[in-house]
Amino acid sequence: MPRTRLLDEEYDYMAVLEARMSRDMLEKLLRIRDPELHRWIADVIRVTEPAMVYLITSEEDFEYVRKAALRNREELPTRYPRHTVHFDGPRDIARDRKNTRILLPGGEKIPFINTYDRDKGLAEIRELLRGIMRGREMFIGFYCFGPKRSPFTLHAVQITDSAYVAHNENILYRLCYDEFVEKAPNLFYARFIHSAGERGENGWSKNIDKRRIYVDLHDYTVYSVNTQYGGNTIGLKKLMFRLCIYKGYLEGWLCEHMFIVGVRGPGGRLTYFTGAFPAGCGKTSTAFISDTIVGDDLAIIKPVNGVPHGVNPEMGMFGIIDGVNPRDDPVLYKLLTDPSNEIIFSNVLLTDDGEVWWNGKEGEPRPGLNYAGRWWPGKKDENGREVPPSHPNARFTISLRSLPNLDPRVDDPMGVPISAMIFGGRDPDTWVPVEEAFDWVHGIITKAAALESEKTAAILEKAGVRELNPFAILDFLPISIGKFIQLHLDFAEKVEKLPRIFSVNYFLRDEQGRYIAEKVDKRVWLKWMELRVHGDVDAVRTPTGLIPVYQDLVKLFEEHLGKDYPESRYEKEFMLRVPQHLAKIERVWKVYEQIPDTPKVLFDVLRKQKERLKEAQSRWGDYISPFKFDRR
Ligand code: SPV
Ligand code: MN
Repeated sequence: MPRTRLLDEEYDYMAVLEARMSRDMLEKLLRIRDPELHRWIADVIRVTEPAMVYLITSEEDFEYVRKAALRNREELPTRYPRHTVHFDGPRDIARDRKNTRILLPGGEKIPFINTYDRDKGLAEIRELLRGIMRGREMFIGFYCFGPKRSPFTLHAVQITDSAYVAHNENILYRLCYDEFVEKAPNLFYARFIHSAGERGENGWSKNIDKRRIYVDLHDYTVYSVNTQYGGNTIGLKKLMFRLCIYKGYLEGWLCEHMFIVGVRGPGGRLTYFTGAFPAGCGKTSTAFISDTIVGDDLAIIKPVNGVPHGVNPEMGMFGIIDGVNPRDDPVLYKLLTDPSNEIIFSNVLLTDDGEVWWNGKEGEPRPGLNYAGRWWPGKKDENGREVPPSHPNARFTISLRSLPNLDPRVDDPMGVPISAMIFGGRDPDTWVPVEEAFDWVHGIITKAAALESEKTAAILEKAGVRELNPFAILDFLPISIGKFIQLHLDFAEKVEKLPRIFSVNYFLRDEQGRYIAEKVDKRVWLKWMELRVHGDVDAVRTPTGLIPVYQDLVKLFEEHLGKDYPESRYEKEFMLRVPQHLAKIERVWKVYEQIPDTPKVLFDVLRKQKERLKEAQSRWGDYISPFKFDRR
């Protein structure tokens, strides 16, 4: 099927390319033998009118892009030559759910998904793009979304007038110009066009009211304008992710909002887990607390000889820096304070003496610049509220190659075997710290599809409100949740060995509202899950799943953290909170009732869970000690 053009008119597109590109750049472009690509780039040039065009085709180009970001003042220098800082501005500091829309022909609607009529959307975006790059340099990069020469991998072309965005992509993805040259015109690729739009004196995008992120689903093309925040702009991150989910849906494989990590067990064996958490719910910290890291945000999962294998399509992290501290996150903290690593910090505090400070960093914040302009201790905003030195959604961009605990198979074109999947959210009162599902279907329904979490600073909405966030993927789904659940149920037919499914909850609070667990306790939950995968420990059967036997946790806490694990804490953490569970089932049920293609089995599984809970309640009451279930 021919790709959608930005311009419908016929013109001498080679003349446009020759006029705007240097000989050297044009030659590089023409080495990719794909006239459709050339004509599309000419369209974009003709519409957006950049002053110059720069092609990113080899790692030698990276330094040019980094310098361009500093020259444009999209990034500011720090005391350390390899560390730079970028600010998005107070109104452009997170993903914009409202203006991120899936374009569908005929104005097709999908419950809970932000869709928009495709023709209308494309007309709007063409208008917004007109002349938007005037006087700017346009960067064009060719990337892989996955390891090189891998059957998992997708390809993408990114066009942007932001050196900051291009700089991020150079760190986060594998450059793949060579595969384009080799395989074109028989290479399928996604296309991304981004413009920061007009930037004000602080460098922030000015026309925030015209911020649009439009996903042309069937054409695998995404448009992003008048914004800079990475989650809205970095094409291969969440924009590609939406396209990847769609492609996986069409072809019967999984593209997930999950980390991939290796956890070591007895005898040094390494077991791979994926983990799905909404942003800001402990995903990156779980990845760092594991033994090896394959990825921290995205996963493509396909069966290989009957076993699900996963690859990380990325090669870097765009992680939350807020709260990262030397005690709880020693590995990450060291990485972020090591001057030899190339790092882009965004929306942290840049002090006047060129130091970077974030909430969690040692020492006191001193005056400097932050996401909202000049900052000094005690600064208040126009509503009289104190402005924090660094934003809760402040982030770092770093290459995985900088990691000391990078998994050796990160570039394996066939990925790593996935033994288990973890689902977790910000849940103050219902889920226990760790629990295994009875089986795949029970896990997909009660852990993945029923995942709820309080909103966090990663989106431009009020934080702290609980919402259903199935598979931690709702923000990125381009298809109905019902279809996405069915895809997972069908996936079971394609593999011989299904991953086990677990839930975790790091955010359980006591009566005083304090978190019960410490950040490092995650390590014990991981080690317990590793043992479960291999059948090395028993579990206690409760109405909602399988939880650890008390004595096993005592051993694991001692072995891995050198800590006691008192019975009273076990009782508190693993207590079955029946009213909360019943209320949760009610909430989840109500949402799925509104989704016509919800698989029927979802209601069956929830109904059975409710019955088990009710039965336990009639025997033991509302709040049931885990020792009641331990009848071994
Ligand atoms: C997330 O919000 O899930 C992230 C960061 O990983 S963003 O790129 O904004 O999506
Ligand atoms: Mn994410």
